[in-house]
Amino acid sequence: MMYGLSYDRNALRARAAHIGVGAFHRAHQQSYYDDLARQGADWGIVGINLTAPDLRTDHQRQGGTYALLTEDGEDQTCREIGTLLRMHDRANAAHVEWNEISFVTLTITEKGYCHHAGSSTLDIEKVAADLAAPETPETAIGYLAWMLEKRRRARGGPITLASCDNVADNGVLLGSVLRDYVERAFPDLIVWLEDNVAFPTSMVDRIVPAMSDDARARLEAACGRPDSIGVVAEPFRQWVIENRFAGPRPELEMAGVQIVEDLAPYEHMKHRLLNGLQSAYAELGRLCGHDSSYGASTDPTLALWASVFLQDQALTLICPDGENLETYGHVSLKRLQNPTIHHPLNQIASDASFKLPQRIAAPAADLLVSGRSAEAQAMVLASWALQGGDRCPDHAEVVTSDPLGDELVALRARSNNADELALGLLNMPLWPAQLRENETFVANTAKWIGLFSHATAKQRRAAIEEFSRERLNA
Ligand code: NAI
Ligand code: CS2
Repeated sequence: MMYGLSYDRNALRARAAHIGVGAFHRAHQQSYYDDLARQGADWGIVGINLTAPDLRTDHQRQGGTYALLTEDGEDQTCREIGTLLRMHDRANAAHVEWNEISFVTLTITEKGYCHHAGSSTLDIEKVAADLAAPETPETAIGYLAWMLEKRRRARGGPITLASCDNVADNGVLLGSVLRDYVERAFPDLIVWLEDNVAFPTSMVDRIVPAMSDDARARLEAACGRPDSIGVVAEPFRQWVIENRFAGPRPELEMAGVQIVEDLAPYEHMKHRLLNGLQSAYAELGRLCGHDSSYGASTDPTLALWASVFLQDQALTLICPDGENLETYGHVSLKRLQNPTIHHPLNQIASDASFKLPQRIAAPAADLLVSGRSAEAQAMVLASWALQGGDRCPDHAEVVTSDPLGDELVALRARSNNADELALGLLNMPLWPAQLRENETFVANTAKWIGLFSHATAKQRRAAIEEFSRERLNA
């Protein structure tokens, strides 16, 4: 593909919107929309950012297009993306022209849904300010509710709101928190919402680390111009979406998007194998002295451990049509070993309290219910117990953050020993009850907290190696 656009941006219409135009959206959904535009479709996307970073000025300054560089150490492809028609930042998000928009995607991060971690329930405290002034909302949930209320009043048409964040049952979660909010803020809207809004669940996949100076330099060398909103990603991409739409939608399948009746097997496969491995490496890897997923995934000890972990996680899955779980696990590991994708472990470890429930704890519960060992999962939770909430920068100054970080730091401070810390951790409401009710799981969590604390990285690796060898030889 030659760098440059093969379509006229002026012929695109603002028919779709995306909330949360972060690095991921620019590298993933936009690449599909751009494929469709290259095939003659007229779907242009309005970008909306309700929190920093503001992109509007940069987007305008470079004429509305940006570069997407994909690379894997052997091949490099740079393409110009032109389907992000315009950008609205917080200051002008109220001025989006919604009339023609009937398909909205969201990547607002796991914690953007204002829910209680590990559940689909709206956390009222997080939307209290919006409930007090619903026509000047701050949160994404408040914003969507006000946008829908204005649409109803204007007799607008049906619309699809598709969450694309890595949260469990993302469509169900979005529908649940939005309904709860709407019932409180705009009770007259609820019937209209039930009749006119669809919340498909979707699984999206492409590893897109936060941009580093090094990545930006490679991007600019490849596209031949300065580009402050361009992104670098791996070549792999996947988008599977539940067949549940309201109103017109882009013909996503023409760009390779899979539209399925039952999304759960795809979502679980991705959350538990690829994302599970990333989060496991973020926790164990940092304890072993690594700061990128490349470093952790090419560490032979952690690669050995991954073979146990992936095998166990796969036991909890139903294989989706057209997939092979063993191959998927193998490919996941290879993707992390991409030498150009130095995904900071501190970035992956951020918001762990909103990631570990679906990536580690849910499969652990499934393993325990079927009478199997969940010790590898206990090792990950033990690692989080020891370092979650830390704000130590890595060598690139990436720092973790987590809404429950302070709670965990306080728990560590008041725990006198590994048993107390394990119990305190597993009593946090974000985990399924099966974990705290299983004596072996509690004991294993305490055991690994004990083995990992006050140990050197070398001692931790030796313990991980011994565990992995024993499991593989069993
Ligand atoms: P990013 O840091 O580049 O961008 C984050 C985006 O989320 C920004 O547009 C920001 O405005 C928005 N945001 C953050 N907090 C928000 C809040 N409380 N309310 C509303 N909007 C908020 O991150 P990136 O890479 O774009 O990832 C965003 C999300 O996309 C992830 O959390 C994940 O759920 C999903 N995702 C990311 C992948 C990746 O490899 N980066 C891959 C698959 C999914
Ligand atoms: C990562 C994901 O930061 C994280 O939590 O695990 O963003 C991951 O890179 C994507 O889900 C890959 O599709």
